[in-house]
Formats: sequence, structure tokens, C-alpha cells
Amino acid sequence: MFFEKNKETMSRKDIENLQTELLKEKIEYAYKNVPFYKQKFDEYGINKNSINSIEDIRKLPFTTKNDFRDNYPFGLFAADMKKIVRIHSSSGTTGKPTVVGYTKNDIETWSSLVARIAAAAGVSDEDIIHIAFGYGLFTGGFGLHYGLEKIGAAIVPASSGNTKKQIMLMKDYGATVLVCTPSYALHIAEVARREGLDIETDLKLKVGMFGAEPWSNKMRQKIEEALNIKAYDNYGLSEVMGPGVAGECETQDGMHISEDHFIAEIINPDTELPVKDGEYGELVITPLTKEALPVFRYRTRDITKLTKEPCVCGRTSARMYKPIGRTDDMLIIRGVNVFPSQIEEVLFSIDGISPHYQIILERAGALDSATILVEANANLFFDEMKKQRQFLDKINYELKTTLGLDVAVKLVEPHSIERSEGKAKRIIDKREM
Ligand code: DLL
Repeated sequence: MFFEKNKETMSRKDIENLQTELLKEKIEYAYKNVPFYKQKFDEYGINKNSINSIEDIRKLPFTTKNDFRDNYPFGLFAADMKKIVRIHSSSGTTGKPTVVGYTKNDIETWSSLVARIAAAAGVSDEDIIHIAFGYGLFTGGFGLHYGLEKIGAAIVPASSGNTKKQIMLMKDYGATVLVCTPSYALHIAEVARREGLDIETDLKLKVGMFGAEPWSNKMRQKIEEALNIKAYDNYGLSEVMGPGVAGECETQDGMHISEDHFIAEIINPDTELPVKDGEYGELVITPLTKEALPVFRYRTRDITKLTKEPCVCGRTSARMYKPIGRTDDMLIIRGVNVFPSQIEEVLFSIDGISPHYQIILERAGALDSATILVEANANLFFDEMKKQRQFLDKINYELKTTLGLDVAVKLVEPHSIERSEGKAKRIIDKREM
């Protein structure tokens, strides 16, 4: 299903012409209204005439999270405070949060873009949607809420926490769509089973719209089986809007980026040069229609790849594949570079593992070491030592042969790894403690 078919099926040439025009306008707008960009553009000798084709975006400097911090709280806002109607901020745990603002027009645009990804996932005004993202400074709750309301669905703004109550509401109100982080979806499924629910008959769920954290395709499989739904991925970040930047259609083969509102580039994070088409690198995003907060070439730190091949669904926009992790989450374990989601993919392909794990980082002398805590299902945990040993050997073998990873793996009791109600905490870093 489409929400704005004409915009979602533009020819590549039309998309690029539109992007070029919008980029020129935004450069002029930011130059006039944001002292930070006036100074940057003067320094780089940039004005709207510097842009003649979409490739010219490479002439612009990058914007980073530090630029937001340096201009805390409202220094990057282009709109007068009178026109700002909403303020959100990032979920960062250290330092000052990243503050973002929206005008009325921005909220309207944001809602339409979220409505697009919902329609692409087959969600309509017939649905009852249970939103279990936190409502607050995090963009997840309110962002999804306004967009889903726009398509006319009935929203249950449950927010996060109190999982048993969430399940009761989903059952009693007959929710057909669940919206939350993928890790919370798994937790909900687990608690529902423990509460004695028969997922197929007690719940009417058909679709899940999950995002806000990396999750592997193996995790998707686990969620789809556990909740008897189709699970769709969607991506976004507060600095360029929030959820609604990209989302999967029914083919579940990459997330469609709303390119009439965002320019997406993939760069090598070290050289800062573009990678070849289809190669993994860091996603850099330029929003083209934000009024309150124009941003240019935002370094997301998310590692992904793009395809511009047309999709069988009819959408023509570039698709981004599941981010495998963030540049700042990459681990180096005994010389092997690896992202937690790659470890997840291997773990979840092994029978008998419950889909919960954590990676503990420690420092022994000058060396970093890692231990992967894996939850076994109850049968295995209480099984004889020999079987447990064989199981651990299997995990070690798979990690070694698939990722080249030689790492300590520990089996822990069922339900002992902390469950998340928002973004999962996969890494416990004890190195600086
Ligand atoms: O997480 C926005 C959002 C809310 C997206 C709800 C989807 C659903 P932030 O808190 O600013 O915003 O965090 C953004 O989360 O840079 C990625 O590292 C990660 N992220 C978001 N969506 C995905 C996804 C929201 N689908 C940061 N897959 C981003 C992997 C994701 N990582």
C-alpha cells in the first residue's frame, strides 16, 4: 500500500532534480538563519550556486553530534522560537543530550513520512495499533503516534514498561499492530507465554513495526515466530527527524528512504570519501525539508549499504539495508573487528539459544577481553554438563568459522539477562569501571 504514490514512485531523474533544487534552497535558508552554517559555508566558499547536480553535495562540510553539543541547546535552530512547537532530544547516556526542534510544518511532514512507512508495511485505518515506545523526549513514541493517527488507525499509546499490563491491553483491545523496539517485542512475547497466553488465539497481532536499534534477520525470524506476525524494520534518528526516514515494504528487502525529503550518502568513515555503489560504509543524511533545524551531511555513524535498484513493490527510492551497527559500537576482540549484530546473527542461527545475549568487555592488563553471555533455554540449562559443553563448543565453532572470533562464551540461567523495554543494552563495558 502507498500513502503518497506519486511521490514514492518518482523516476530517479525527477528525484535527483528535486533533491538538487531543495538542497540549493536549504543552503540559502540555513545561511540566512543559522550563524553556525553561515560561518561554515563562508569558510568552505559555499552558496546555492555551488550546487549544480546532486554530486555537488560532496562540497559541503559534514555535521556531527559534536556540532549539536557545541551549539546546545538551540544554537542550530533556524526558526524563531515562536514557530517551534515541539522539542525532543536524543537518547544519549553521556554528556548533554542532542536537542532537536520542530515547527508545525515539520510535524506535518514527519507525520506524513511515518504514515508512508506504515502504509508500506500494510498498516491501514482498519488497524488497532499498540505503541510501546516511550513517549517523552525520545522521538519514538510521539513520532510514530502522529504518523499512525494520520492514516486513521486507532492508536493505543501504551508507552513502555509494565509488560503484563501491555499484554492485557493488547489482548482486550484486539491490537493488530505492535510498535516498539525489536528487543522489547521479544520480551513481550516471552512474558505473554509465561502468563499462559496462546499467542495465536489470544492475540490478533498481524504486523510489527520495529526499529530504533540494530537487529539481525535471524532476530526478525525469532520475533515473527514468537508473535505470529510479519515484522517490518524502520529506521530514523532524531538529528534529522526521528522515525520515518526509511521503512520496509512487504518485500522486506531493504528500507525505502524517502528521498524527496532526505539525501542519503554512504562514505568510508576513515577517508570520508564515497564508497562504491552497494558497499558498506557510514550513512550520511541531509534532510531537505526541515524548517526548524536544517542539517547538512549528518554523520549518523550507522554502518549500512544502499541499493538504487527498483523494488518489486513499485517504489523507486533507494533502499538501505539493516544497519549492522554503529562505528562507535564496533568491537575489536583479539584483533577481529566485529559488530554485536554480527555476533547476534551467528548465535541466533544455533538451535537451543534463547534470543537474549550480552557482551561483557573487560580489561586484563593492557589487553581487552570479551565474554559473551548466552541464555540457554530451560531444557538445556538443567541438562547434564556434557551436553552443555557440547553446546558451548558448537557456539565457539560457529563464531570462529563465521566471524573468525575466538572468544569466551558463558551459558547463563534462563531469564537472567536483563530485558529491555526500549533499546537493548547488548554491551556491558567494564573497562573503565
Ligand atoms: O531511535 C528514532 C526511531 C524511533 C527510529 C523509533 C525507529 C523507530 P535516536 O534515539 O536518535 O532515534 O537513535 C537513532 O538508533 O542512529 C541508529 O543507530 C539506531 N537505529 C534507529 N533505527 C534503527 C534500525 C531513534 N531500524 C539511532 N536499525 C540511529 C538499526 C537503528 N539501528
